[in-house]
Amino acid sequence: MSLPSSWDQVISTLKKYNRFTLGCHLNPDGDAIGSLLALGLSLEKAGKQVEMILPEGIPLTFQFLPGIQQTVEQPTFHPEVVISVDCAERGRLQLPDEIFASEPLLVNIDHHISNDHFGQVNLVLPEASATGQIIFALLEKCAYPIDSAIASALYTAIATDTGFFRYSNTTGEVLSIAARLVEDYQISPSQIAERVYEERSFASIRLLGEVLSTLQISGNQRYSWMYLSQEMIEKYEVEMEEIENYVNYTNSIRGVEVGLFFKEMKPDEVKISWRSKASVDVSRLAAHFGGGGHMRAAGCSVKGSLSAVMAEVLSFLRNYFEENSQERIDVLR
Ligand SMILES: [Mn+2]
Repeated sequence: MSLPSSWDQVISTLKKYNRFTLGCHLNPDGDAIGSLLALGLSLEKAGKQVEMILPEGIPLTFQFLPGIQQTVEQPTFHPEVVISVDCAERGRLQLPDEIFASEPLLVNIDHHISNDHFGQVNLVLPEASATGQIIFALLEKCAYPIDSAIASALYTAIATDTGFFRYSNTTGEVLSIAARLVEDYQISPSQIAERVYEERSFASIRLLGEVLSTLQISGNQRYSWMYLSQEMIEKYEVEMEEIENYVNYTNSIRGVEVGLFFKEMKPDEVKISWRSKASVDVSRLAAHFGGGGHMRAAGCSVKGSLSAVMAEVLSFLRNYFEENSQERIDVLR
């Protein structure tokens, strides 16, 4: 999948050292949580001392994962090695500074195309569908154990990052890894899908109704957007992780190439989720506003009021589509 040297470096690091601390990005998604848990549990089974850190606690959606209760919010030891999974930049790595006091080796395992190789050892494979896919390959190469808890974590990582095998990053390889996890470790895809998708709170569905009532479409019908205001957030008691998937509605409209979801996180800060179909690389559009991500799913955060940020971003997008009015190139062909 990439330069053999980075595989060798990561493998020898995992073999050589004994004390590992694992972390991932803020607001961890299924790939971040699943990768963290799979690697952590396997290293532990291989006889290493491991701490998996989630400073914000375990996200509600992923509390069903076997072994997730072994994650901790605070570090208790000084590691020799810190491993970051599914995190594109050092600044988003969610670990307390004290962990770095003993100057541990920093290993960066990720698949974001925007990853800036912030580790001393980097295994960054943008062609991988999920970081979980890299972790699976790594455990195999190391001959480290996989059991049903580790398989559930890996399956959840891969399934969530491929939209449960619907997105364009759903490759034959990813399907065969999923098949092997199901066959060899008796995990249940239907149960995992149910836990991830059918455990919404009543309030989050009501809030979705309000957010959807803000949905709009551009004159050329090539992009659509909706928003979540502070006022709506205050009205409903909803965990922020529950609103992560709302954005997908913007992009599910026929003909729409880019979907945007504006979230007024604070009175002067707007988080924007970008989604696209195959024709537009939204990681490049989000990068214009200091963000990043993947070709078809990206994010950024912009300072300013909700109305000002929406005006700015929508005018940028209008210009983008004017400049690219002829190109409706489907990269999938
Ligand atoms: Mn990922």
